[in-house]
Amino acid sequence: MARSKWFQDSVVYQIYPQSFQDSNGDGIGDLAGITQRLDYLQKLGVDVLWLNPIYRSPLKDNGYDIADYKAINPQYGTMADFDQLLAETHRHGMKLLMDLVVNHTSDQNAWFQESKSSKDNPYADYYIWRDPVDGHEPNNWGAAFGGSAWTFVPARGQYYLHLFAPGQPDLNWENPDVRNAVWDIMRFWLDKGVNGFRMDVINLISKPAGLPDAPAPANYATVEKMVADGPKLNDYLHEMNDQVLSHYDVMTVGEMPSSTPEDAIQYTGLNSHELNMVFQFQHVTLSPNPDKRLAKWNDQPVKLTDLKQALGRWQKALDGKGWNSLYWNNHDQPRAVSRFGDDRPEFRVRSAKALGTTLHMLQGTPYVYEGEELGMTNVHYTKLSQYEDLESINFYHELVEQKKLVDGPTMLKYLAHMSRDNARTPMQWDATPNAGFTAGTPWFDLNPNYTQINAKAALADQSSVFYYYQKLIKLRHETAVIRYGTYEEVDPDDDEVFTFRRHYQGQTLLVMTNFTDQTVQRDYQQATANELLISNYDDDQGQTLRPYESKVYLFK
Ligand code: TEU
Ligand code: CA
Repeated sequence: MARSKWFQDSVVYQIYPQSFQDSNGDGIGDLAGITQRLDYLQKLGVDVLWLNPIYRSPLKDNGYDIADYKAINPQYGTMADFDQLLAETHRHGMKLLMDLVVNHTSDQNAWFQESKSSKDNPYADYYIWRDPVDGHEPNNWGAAFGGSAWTFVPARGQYYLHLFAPGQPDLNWENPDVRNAVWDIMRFWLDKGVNGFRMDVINLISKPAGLPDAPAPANYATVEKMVADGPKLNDYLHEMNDQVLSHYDVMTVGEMPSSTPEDAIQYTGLNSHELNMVFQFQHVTLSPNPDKRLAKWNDQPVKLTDLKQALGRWQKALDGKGWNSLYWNNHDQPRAVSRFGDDRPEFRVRSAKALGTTLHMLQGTPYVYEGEELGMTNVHYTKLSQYEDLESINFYHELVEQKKLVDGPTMLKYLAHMSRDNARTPMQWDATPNAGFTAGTPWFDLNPNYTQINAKAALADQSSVFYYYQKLIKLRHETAVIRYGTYEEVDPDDDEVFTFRRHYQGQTLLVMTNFTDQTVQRDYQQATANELLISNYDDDQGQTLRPYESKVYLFK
């Protein structure tokens, strides 16, 4: 790969603002709190920070429902706090990405307030309005957080479309005024000096012509497949690039559920002038639950062979043609070590490092979700009342009480394994009350294991997950084969060890990770390697791979 852009050489750290650091004792993380923790992030060695939405919002979906795109939500601070965070981030040698949520707005957004008031106002076509069909919804689409994707508004005698919650009406991208309004918002933040955007469900903005019914079961999963990568998506992304992105030196990542590698190559193709990379969903939507009506809900580990197939497919398809983003978890996914590793105390640290090795040795830009570098775990809730997230709560009611597809105790097990709230418990800084996250009452309870698992303890322990991640990040910065090497799949049917090679300019990496809690033997001629670059055990026993052992060899 001849050219390299900073997005290809970077490691991104994702911050969920309300759960990162509270600075004023109101129990909610805020911008000034993030600024206080920049030294910690600099020490980890990450290059770019991505902030989940911090705009004014009624927070029905934790900020993915924006009421004012140019205002900071007061609970996070002021625009002055933002400007200071941005300046300090830059002073620390890091860049800052904002979350751009423009498939939909909040129903509290002034555009929607106008739009819903009549069929004849300047914003009347900003959203997707349809007449009732035989007194019913215009089609059978189900919404992401349960129920129909349509809500009726008597003042217009029409339904509006919302792929997510009713408080998240979808924008009508066919309307050039909408597109210009989005470009204007993007310029506002870029002119302040932000370094790019993570774009929320950006592949859903172009809806299929005529909005036909979805195949049964018309739940969100089937709707998403129909809507994703719609007919005008490429046109819209090209226009976005012409109008805005090409005028700035920025990094962009489009969140693209349901997209295939072929789709992603169109958007991230090195000459396509659209986006730098996408978040694909294949590896995080592997569901061992055979009942498709339950979609994402399950409580079983995924099969290693499936995981390899999913990640390997993207590695091979995008090599030299596009660029991957690499992630195990984010604010929508359970904690990596609990889902893909082993969070039992005797294996937690080892398996967190093993996951880190596997991901950071792939081709693409790695993303670290806050607390992942500490090996933070799922929270293991047992009662519905402990959850905050609307998706978790709505689906419990819909699947257990309304549709009776699953019993209550089973659904609680599914939530404990898969709920988004697992990722949203506050950051664990130290062992003092509320983990140093807040001096007040936290908006969301901490995971009680913070007394053991926290940043202060990690920083005092040279063998912690933190220092291992620090080393992975440093290795990537220093080693071209880690950044650009071509991926070679090795033994895809091995359901215990994830092995792959990377090749670049005569050098080869061999990456081997034991995904089991047993000792196994594998021989890939590691004895002839020039160097062991990193391992999560203190010594190397050659062909022997101890539980969750992970090692990376360099051949020159
Ligand atoms: O997520 C979109 C998405 O496709 C899923 O991750 C979805 O939120 C859910 O987890 C399905 O099970 C993005 C944001 O990351 C998410 O936080 C928002 O709730 C959603 O869009 C709506 O803006
Ligand atoms: Ca606060």
